[in-house]
Amino acid sequence: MTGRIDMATAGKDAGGAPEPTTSQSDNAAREIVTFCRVCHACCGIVATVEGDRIVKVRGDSEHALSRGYTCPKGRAVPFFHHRPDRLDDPLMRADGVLEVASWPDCLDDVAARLSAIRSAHGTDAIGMYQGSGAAFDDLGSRIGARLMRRLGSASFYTSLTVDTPNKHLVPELMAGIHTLNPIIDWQRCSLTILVGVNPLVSHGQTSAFPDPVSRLRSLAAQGELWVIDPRRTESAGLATRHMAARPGTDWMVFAWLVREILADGADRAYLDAHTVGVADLAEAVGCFDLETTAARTGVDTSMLEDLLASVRRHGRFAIQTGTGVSMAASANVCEWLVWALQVITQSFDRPGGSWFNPGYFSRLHERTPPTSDGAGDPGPKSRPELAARWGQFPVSAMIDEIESGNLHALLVVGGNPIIAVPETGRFVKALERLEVLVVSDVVHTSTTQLASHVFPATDFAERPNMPIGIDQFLPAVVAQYGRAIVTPKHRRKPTWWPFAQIAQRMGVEALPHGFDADSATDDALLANLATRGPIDFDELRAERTAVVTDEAVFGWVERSVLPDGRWDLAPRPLVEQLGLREDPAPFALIPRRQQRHFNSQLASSMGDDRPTDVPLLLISPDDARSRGFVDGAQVVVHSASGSVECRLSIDRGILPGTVSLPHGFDDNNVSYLTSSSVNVDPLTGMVLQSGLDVTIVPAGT
Ligand SMILES: Nc1nc2c(c(=O)[nH]1)N[C@H]1C(S)=C(S)[C@@H](COP(=O)(O)OP(=O)(O)OC[C@H]3O[C@@H](n4cnc5c(=O)[nH]c(N)nc54)[C@H](O)[C@@H]3O)O[C@H]1N2
Ligand SMILES: Nc1nc2c(c(=O)[nH]1)N[C@H]1C(S)=C(S)[C@@H](COP(=O)(O)OP(=O)(O)OC[C@H]3O[C@@H](n4cnc5c(=O)[nH]c(N)nc54)[C@H](O)[C@@H]3O)O[C@H]1N2
Ligand code: SF4
Ligand SMILES: [Mo]
Repeated sequence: MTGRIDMATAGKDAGGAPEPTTSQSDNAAREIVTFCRVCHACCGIVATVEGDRIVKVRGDSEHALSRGYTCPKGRAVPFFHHRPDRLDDPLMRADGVLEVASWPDCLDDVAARLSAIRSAHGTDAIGMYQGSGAAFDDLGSRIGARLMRRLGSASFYTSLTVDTPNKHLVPELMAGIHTLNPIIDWQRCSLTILVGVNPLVSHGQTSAFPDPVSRLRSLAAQGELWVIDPRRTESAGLATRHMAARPGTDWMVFAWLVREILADGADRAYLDAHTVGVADLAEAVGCFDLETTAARTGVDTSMLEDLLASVRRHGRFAIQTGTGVSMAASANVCEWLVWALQVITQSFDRPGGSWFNPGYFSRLHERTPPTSDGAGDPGPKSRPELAARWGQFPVSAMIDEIESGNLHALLVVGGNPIIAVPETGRFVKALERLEVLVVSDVVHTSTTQLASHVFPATDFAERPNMPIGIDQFLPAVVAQYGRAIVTPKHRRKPTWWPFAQIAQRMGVEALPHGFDADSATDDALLANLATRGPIDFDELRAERTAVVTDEAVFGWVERSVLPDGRWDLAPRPLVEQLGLREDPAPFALIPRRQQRHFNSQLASSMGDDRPTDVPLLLISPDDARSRGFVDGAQVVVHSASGSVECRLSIDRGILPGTVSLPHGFDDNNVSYLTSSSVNVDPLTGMVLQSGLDVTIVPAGT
């Protein structure tokens, strides 16, 4: 189905980077229609611009997916764009101080230093870390990554390995391809189960929920909406049922459900024709009976039975997982069992369950994607026990790689690793040892403070983009050209530009064939990428906003992706991990997102007079009482790796034995508590960030 949106008047002429606004008439307010790129929801927005100032952002009611919705972060774009700590000029460290430099001097210096490092230590001594800022800047992330590939460096890291490696590993092992992302069949799904994901605040983890309140309400109205979370979240408030399983035990709920459905309810003919490993799966989950599952998860038997009854009644259903699953020690096993349940009930790839977004640009449904067995490639030298996967090393190896002298230069693209990477204390010392630390960002961050070179990037308001790398995350097959709202100011350059320039200086080519670093433009590079999609770039650019080409696409995974058309229900590495599962921590720290900041972005201010998010440690009334804590007490949380001080908030909605602290803050940085070596997942290198064993003491003791 094609739901093309009519051209409208607002923003019709505002394609690409607008011309500088200097004349009197340009100072009249005008509206630019584009989409927000703070998060993966890609909400349609209408920005009001006066002269060169963005004065307001509101939701675009004509946007097919967000339908007028915006969140506070999207509406804070005027503040973010004009904030005083924006980076305006390239910076270079001289005598220990970051000083303004010219682009040519800065780029020449970086290229010369990287060349010297390459000659002395080899190309793997030059590393790159891409964070979430890169995920929403397709040209920056692609051309940055291409620089690394062309240099021949294996030292490529992204926030994927502190976030969701289980969501690549499980499809790879079960379907032979790592890029399968299940999307709820929004129109038809009558039972939805959210596990460790809070879309009302986060807008989903890998599957985007633009306009989440309406979406969750519709899902509940269509039948049942279950939330499994140790905390009664904002999303749980809209659910028909909330199950508070102990952190890190969800996988047992799914092991039990799989066991019951295999025993009674699975279509044997389908399993025989479309799966392998059913007997091994049955054996792996065989010991999870109702009583065992209830005892270990802390969930009443009656609630477990209700969930099983719902699964049987609806037949097909959709399950979405989030960081509550992917950051736990059981990340891979839980995701596997969640997928196995959906496979054996034929909920995947069929109406009423989940479909897999092939991506408007990725177009996986129209080609036979290359398959892989999930074995991984050799990992970093200092951590040979970890594998490289999907062209990257796990972030948990980065500290050791620097300390052991393997990594001499790090290029940070749209990330704030000091906040995001584990063991902050040790990591900061490691970063200080680097010969070159280039940071490309739009604002000053704690990581730019340590940089040898800082590249000021155009923010999303200053550049066009299309959601290319995240097209499989969207709730429909959709293309949209997001035009720039204003012209770049000062000496800001698109994120890709300095990396293309460095490549040129180092004798490699980071731009696609036929492009030159001095003359290429954002639009020309996007046009080149747009050839992958069915709609001509100029046509797309002329569209007022998003173009939905398909609401959902079913059947393509079974038809053209699965080896012999069969899911592997019992991949050996996952069966082995299940056998090793230990009981979770007795007093467990879990993560959560907050509405008014995005990781470290906007954590300190949103520029309005409303209070900013505060990193409150949520604790249950029982746990507070037994430890003698009152609401608002200042406490110190200790883990095996470090400690962090924060304020405590008594919360009736959190399960006893569990405390919740958000990340993203310079002070109270929760990454002091995480470790790059203890409890690191042996298959993916994922850092344990949910279910950490902690103790809490009053501050000052
Ligand atoms: N302990 C603990 N650690 C965690 C987490 C947790 O829950 N607990 N969460 C993890 C998760 S889910 C993630 S994704 C990572 C996040 O890790 P990072 O991605 O490293 O952290 P962010 O704070 O999102 O950094 C994004 C940066 O990109 C910049 N930026 C924004 N737009 C642009 C642009 O257009 N160009 C450029 N060049 N830069 C731009 C922003 O200013 C910001 O500094 O952290 C992880 N770390
Ligand atoms: N406003 C805002 N939105 C964001 C971000 C942000 O910082 N702010 N960050 C973005 C990023 S990078 C990401 S990756 C996504 C993440 O998106 P989500 O995964 O939805 O992140 P959270 O909102 O933290 O929800 C995770 C939930 O898991 C629960 N949980 C913790 N441990 C367990 C467990 O063991 N089992 C179960 N069942 N639940 C558990 C927590 O209580 C929490 O409610 O959000 C994105 N969106
Ligand atoms: S949910 Fe908020 S931050 Fe994300 S795209 Fe929409 S408006 Fe922007
Ligand atoms: Mo993330």
